[in-house]
Amino acid sequence: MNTSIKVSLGVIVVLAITVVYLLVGNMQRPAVAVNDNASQTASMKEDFMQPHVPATLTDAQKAELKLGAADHQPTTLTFDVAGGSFYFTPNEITVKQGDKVVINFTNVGGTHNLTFTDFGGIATKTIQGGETDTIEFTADKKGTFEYYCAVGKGFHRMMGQIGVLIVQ
Ligand SMILES: [Cu+2]
Repeated sequence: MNTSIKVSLGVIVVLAITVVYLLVGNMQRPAVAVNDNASQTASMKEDFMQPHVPATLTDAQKAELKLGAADHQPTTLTFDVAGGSFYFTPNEITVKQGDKVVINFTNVGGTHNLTFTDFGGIATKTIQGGETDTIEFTADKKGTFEYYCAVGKGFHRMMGQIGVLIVQ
């Protein structure tokens, strides 16, 4: 065997090993995380691609927020909350103890929900971009209570998709 044949064989062997390595690597990589459905995983990948920029408060949201902060007898207060990757707008809502709180959650893009650990763990449905779901509950205790997106097993929450309900 002359030197050039040896070199050629060497290159072929290295290429073959590389191809096998890549194929095995792809096979070992799970396509879908356990217990996640494929569409949610795909949507989370889209979320990664989206900028993490909170939406601007609309005039309607500003008016709603003022209403919540005002001095009043227990009443029903409705808030329009927008959510995307990875934010809520508004991310701070103030009400008075005893108020009935209605939250219309609109998903701006991706897969999201709006979840409270408190108030019986009330949460919207997990919805897609363009969809809206509503929750209502009575703010029956004073304090600061977090709402967050529970999609992605805590990932969206960790990325900052959180807000607070302040009950005075
Ligand atoms: Cu989310």
